[in-house]
Amino acid sequence: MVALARSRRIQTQSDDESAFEADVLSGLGATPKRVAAKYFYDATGSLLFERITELPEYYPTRCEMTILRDRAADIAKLIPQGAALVEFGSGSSKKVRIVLEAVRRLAAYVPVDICAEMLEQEAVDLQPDFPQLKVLPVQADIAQPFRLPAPAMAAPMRVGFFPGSTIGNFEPHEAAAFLRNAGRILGKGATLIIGADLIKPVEILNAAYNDAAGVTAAFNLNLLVRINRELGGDFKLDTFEHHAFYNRERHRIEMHLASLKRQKVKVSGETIEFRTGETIHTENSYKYSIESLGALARGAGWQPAGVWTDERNYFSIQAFTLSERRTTPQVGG
Ligand code: AVJ
Repeated sequence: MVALARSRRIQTQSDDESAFEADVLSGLGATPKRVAAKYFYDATGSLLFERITELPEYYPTRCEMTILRDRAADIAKLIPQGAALVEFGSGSSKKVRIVLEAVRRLAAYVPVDICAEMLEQEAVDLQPDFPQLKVLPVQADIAQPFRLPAPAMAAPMRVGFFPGSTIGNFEPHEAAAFLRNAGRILGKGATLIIGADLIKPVEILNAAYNDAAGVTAAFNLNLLVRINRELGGDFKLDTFEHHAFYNRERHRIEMHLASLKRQKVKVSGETIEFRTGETIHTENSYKYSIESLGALARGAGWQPAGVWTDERNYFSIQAFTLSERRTTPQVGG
């Protein structure tokens, strides 16, 4: 657990414990077996992910940071004074700091993340460096509708920031649903700035998810540690192995946990059987082109408003503005 330096009220909106149990049981009961990637991020998983971002093979974070630093002034032009900045899946505040340093006074900064410990810690770390800034964390699943705090609603406009290629964790249809949901949450006149990993040679992709130090393997296996702890599971960690590979047809990295033998595992009192080599599919990390993400966003009601990449074209930051005409009728607020 991350030690909390100071207690701060965080807006929470989901019944996570029982959702985790229900999702794990239904995912492990399905064929093929799967668990959603969002469940990697307990306190340990969030810290392991921070370590991944520092690995020599894991290029996305460094590329994105470079683009943000080099293009901060251009990106800041999309965030007018008085706007509220809403960060989806905020995690560490490293990236938003670059943006916050480049923009003029904001109505509020609203980090939204599934991990309450992470949100709390980042708010505590950020506040002293931006004493004027209203930091209003919201604990929520970014794929679901959630409410923004009142000062963010009162701002003349809201800008969404969705860095880290987290959008790659969604199936394309879910990414489209996320983009529509973000449009509804941010409202009329909104801008959305997305960091997306780009399609590139397979060797580079495979290396990024199979690091020599084994941190990605530990991150993947931590899901079983979490299930054991929170759901009374009895997974034996040395009987499962980390598998990660690029699926060219679907433009995605897949991560799996493969059972090294035929075995039975108990989770929440239920017995789950594994064949030798059978896997739990734990993550997809979709890779986009500028065009493919643009097309997805357009279909969800957003117009392209800017693209920045690093010199090797490994990673992209893409901006969109909400179209005046909605592609789907708005239901309820
Ligand atoms: C946080 C979803 C962007 O897909 O690269 C890193 C997660 N998984 N290594 C990614 C991850 C394994 C990461 N995202």
